[in-house]
Amino acid sequence: MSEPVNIKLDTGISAPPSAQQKEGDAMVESTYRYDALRDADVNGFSSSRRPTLVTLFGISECGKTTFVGSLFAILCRHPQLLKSTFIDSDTLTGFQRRVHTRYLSEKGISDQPRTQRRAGSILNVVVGNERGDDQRMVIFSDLSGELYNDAASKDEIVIQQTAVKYADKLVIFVDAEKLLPAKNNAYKASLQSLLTRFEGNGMFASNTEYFLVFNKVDLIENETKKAVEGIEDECDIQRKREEVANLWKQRKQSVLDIVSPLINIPQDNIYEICSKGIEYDNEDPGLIALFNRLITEKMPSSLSTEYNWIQKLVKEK
Ligand SMILES: Nc1nc2c(ncn2[C@@H]2O[C@H](COP(=O)(O)OP(=O)(O)OP(=O)(O)O)[C@@H](O)[C@H]2O)c(=O)[nH]1
Ligand SMILES: [Mg+2]
Repeated sequence: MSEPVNIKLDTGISAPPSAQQKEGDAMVESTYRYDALRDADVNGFSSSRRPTLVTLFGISECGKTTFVGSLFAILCRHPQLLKSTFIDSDTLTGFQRRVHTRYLSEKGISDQPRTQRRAGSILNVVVGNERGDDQRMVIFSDLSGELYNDAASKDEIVIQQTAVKYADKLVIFVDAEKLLPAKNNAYKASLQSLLTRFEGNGMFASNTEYFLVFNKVDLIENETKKAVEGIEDECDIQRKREEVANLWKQRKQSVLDIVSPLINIPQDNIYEICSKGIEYDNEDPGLIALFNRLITEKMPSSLSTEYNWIQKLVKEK
């Protein structure tokens, strides 16, 4: 018999703006019902089992929002790939907005707007196994990358990021687009400052499971195609392909050299993905494998008595 999951949410902030709201009143961002929530609102979720907190970590434009939008899209339209059933969410609008903007950006109609610093970042889903049993809640933190950019140089921003400290699974995004150019030192330096500052402030907890994700690897394939354009000889094509592949290997290694001294990431937790790779029946295998790891594996066990923002939500039940 599956455990019941009961979501109750009454945070006030997700209510529609009041009719009496005077013109000129400061509009609170994310006021749509079911929009993404803020860290503090997570205490409004109620579940019979401690939810899993998955935190997406990375500087602007690395693809965090696209990633979580794609996860939701797959859960709704091809859930067999995740051996899961979508049961419910308190943040449907937050997800739909991400799926929609991803779609527009794919069609070239508009670029995915950057997640605003003050916008809600918390999304949740309740999923069950293929029969809908064994239900559990997964909470995602999709913070604005600008906050992470700021955090690279400011301790006070770092220590506010409770979703990093209490993450069950922390997914560190590396942007292949920024690594590809020969001049990528500034990008690597910002990644290093960011990680060093979080580590220095004790924000990388030892019971968190860490993932390192090289996103936008479709661009490496594009790079290869460009490199072999106009070359006829098969051997020359092969040589060029190997050249691009070796260069990419070196670039990845240079990131691992930055990350490894700061965080222990098992080899199995390093992924190369295309966050946009959700074409039906042609989904990116790396992306699907990672989604499976994030929503199905190693669900938290019983609660510790220690208080923190994510555990409080269950205590209040
Ligand atoms: N080619 C390619 N582009 C991608 C991929 N994932 C995301 N993008 C693009 O990268 C840009 C930034 O993506 P977002 O998902 O908004 O990135 P983000 O990390 O949420 O950015 P912030 O909200 O600023 O932190 C958008 O134009 C996306 O379409 C990918 O796998 N491949
Ligand atoms: Mg975003």
